[in-house]
Amino acid sequence: MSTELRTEPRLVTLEGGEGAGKTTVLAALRAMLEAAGERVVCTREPGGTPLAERIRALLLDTGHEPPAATTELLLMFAARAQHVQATIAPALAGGAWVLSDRFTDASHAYQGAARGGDRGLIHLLEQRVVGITPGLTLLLDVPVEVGLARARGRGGVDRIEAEDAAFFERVRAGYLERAVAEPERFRLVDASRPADEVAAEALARLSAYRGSLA
Ligand code: T5A
Repeated sequence: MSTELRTEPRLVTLEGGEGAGKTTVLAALRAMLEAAGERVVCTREPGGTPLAERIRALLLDTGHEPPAATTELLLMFAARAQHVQATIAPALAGGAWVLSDRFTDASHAYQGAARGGDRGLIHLLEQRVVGITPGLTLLLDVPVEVGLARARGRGGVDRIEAEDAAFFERVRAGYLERAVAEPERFRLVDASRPADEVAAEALARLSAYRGSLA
């Protein structure tokens, strides 16, 4: 399918499976950009606006019947539509960098590769509802059992974290497939190493990318 997405150079996304360490790395990237005098908006998906955070709560809650696969997909994109319109687009228009903990690649990996959803529909929604793609995506890659141990070690397992290991193997494969397909946008980071080493590589990747924009 041909792409009609607009690349936003200052939109940087972090992706990866459960417990890859995205939240930890995001804080380091923010500190680096702010020290360089940049304005930075940190955000996450699903979420990033009050309404989208309410959709997130619905998606991750185990207290009601599980959503059908298509319901899950459409709720992810409903939250994303709000996120782009209310948070990301205004921040980019104002000259800020936007660092997002997950974005559309997550729907390709989770709802597409892992859940077996309609990939054509996901591409269509990306083009018609989202319309933009990041300039840089850092894919924090970690073996499934390592990431799950980290995520579950924090206690409190949400609805998606409760999926089995085979689901997360498909998530991982889905992300790696996307990284191979778009090597100019993706940077693969081995996130199985200690947190300070992972953060250092992510910082180096962002620094080189920022330098390439100048
Ligand atoms: N989802 C999301 C979809 O299905 N489709 C979509 O389109 C989107 C946008 C989001 C869920 O929604 C799904 C994916 C998710 O299942 P979430 O709670 O935000 O829910 O889930 P995650 O994004 O996976 O968040 P996690 O907190 O689980 O992972 P992080 O942010 O990657 O990991 P982080 O930094 O919080 O670290 C986890 C733990 O590991 C430790 C940290 O201290 C922390 O305790 N840690 C390390 N330990 C050792 N070595 C390292 N290198 C470490 N890095 C972090």
